[in-house]
Order: sequence, then C-alpha cells, then structure tokens
Amino acid sequence: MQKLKGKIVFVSGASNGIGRSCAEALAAAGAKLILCARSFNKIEDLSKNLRDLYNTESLAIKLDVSNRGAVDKAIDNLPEEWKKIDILVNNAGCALGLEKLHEGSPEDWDNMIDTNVKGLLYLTRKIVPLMLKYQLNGHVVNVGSTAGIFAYPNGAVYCATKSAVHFISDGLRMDLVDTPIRVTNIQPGMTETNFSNVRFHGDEEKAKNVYAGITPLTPEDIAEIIVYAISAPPHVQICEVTVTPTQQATGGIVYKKK
Ligand code: 8X3
Repeated sequence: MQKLKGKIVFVSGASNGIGRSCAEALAAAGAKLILCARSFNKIEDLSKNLRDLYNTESLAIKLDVSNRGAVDKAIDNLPEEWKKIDILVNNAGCALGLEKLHEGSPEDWDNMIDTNVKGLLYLTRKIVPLMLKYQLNGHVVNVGSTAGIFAYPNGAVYCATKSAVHFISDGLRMDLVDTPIRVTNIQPGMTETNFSNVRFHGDEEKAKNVYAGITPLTPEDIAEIIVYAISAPPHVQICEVTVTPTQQATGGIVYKKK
C-alpha cells in the first residue's frame, strides 16, 4: 500500500546511508521527494532511479546544509508546487574523528557543529514556516543518535551535537504544540553506513573494525522506523525512538563476539 502517496518529503544528506535508504523507502511508499546532498551526481542518479523504479516525482538539489545562504536560496528557488513540503527529514550529519577532546581537531568540530546542528536549524527555520503557511499536517523528523543521550569517550563533540539535536527536537515540539506539525527524534545506535569511514577520514580498516563482532543496524532498519513514524495517524506523535543493535546497550557498552 502506498501510505505516503502524494506527500512531499525533503530529505537532507540523501546520497548515502540512512538518507539514501530513507529516500528509497519513501519512494516505495508513494512520496514525492526533494533530495539534497553535497554530491549532485549521486543524488541525481538516485533521483532518476527512484523515478524509474517507483514512478514517483523526485527533485535533486546540490546543497551543503551548513551554508545558510545556500539553504535559503535552495528553498526560495523551489518551484511553487514543491514548496508544500509535508515532511522534513533532517538527516544530514557526520562524525569526524575519535580522539580525546584536548587532542581533537577544531576543524572537525566546526564541520560537525555546522552540519549536525546549524544545518538542521537552517533547514527547519526555512521549511517549518512553509508547512504553517500551507496549513499542512507537517512532520519534522530529526536523525539524532544514542550519542545524544549517553556520551562516550573520544566522542565528546559528536555526542554534544547529537545532544543538541535531542533538545532542539524537544524545544521545537513545544513551539509547535498548537499546530498539527509533529516532531520526531530518531536516535539510532551503531548503524553500518559510511559513518565510520567518514569518522576515520577514509581509513577503511579502522571503520570495519567498529562493526567487527556485532550485527549492526542497517540504514534500511532506520528508514523503516522513519516511514512508520511518518505514517502514523495525524493524532499520533512519535516523539522519540531510540534503537540499538541488540549487542549495544549504550554508546560505549557493546558486546563483541570474538
Ligand atoms: C551513531 C551511533 O554509537 O556509532 O550516531 O556513535 S554511534
């Protein structure tokens, strides 16, 4: 059944991982997609594939969400009929580096804060007013992390950005309580995507090691939960979902089989 037929969904960070799986699951559910990412070729290909596979409409936009001027321009320049965005999936985000705070890279911190926190704010600031203007039963889905609940060693700044996502989600939900707009914070634990490759700046050996001895979540697992939250009846607001692999209790407590 096409649960989201005709709904317009904006997905940030759609070229890889959870964003990409989300785009696929949403297209399968009948949604019309606006996909954004920094890499235009990847989302252009994805967009085309989804159009062919699911016969749905899909727009690809090259966008770095941490660039406020670019975010404003991208949304202002959307064709009028695409401005009626029912659902915003704030997925774009990254972890960079895994080291003690006092030995970390300030450049990595800037990137994480700019993308994970400011990028999410910029998109939300632009898109929620459109949901209100068009009187939509809007929905903002933020992709947070278990790292936003429990900090772990060597991850202070990443954890802090996801903690910000947690509280921004809570605050936004309060600010929108007198509207039909719902706010959901999805907090996945260890999910095998290119997350660790990015974190270790392309060191594949290190990245692989993160998931050795466990069965991690897949991006499809998370996409399924997001589609579920979006498809719930309008009076049902799924505020928060925390999901970990069965072998992960919290950020740092992981049972690895030898
Ligand atoms: C991803 C969860 O535990 O790999 O945000 O940091 S974890």
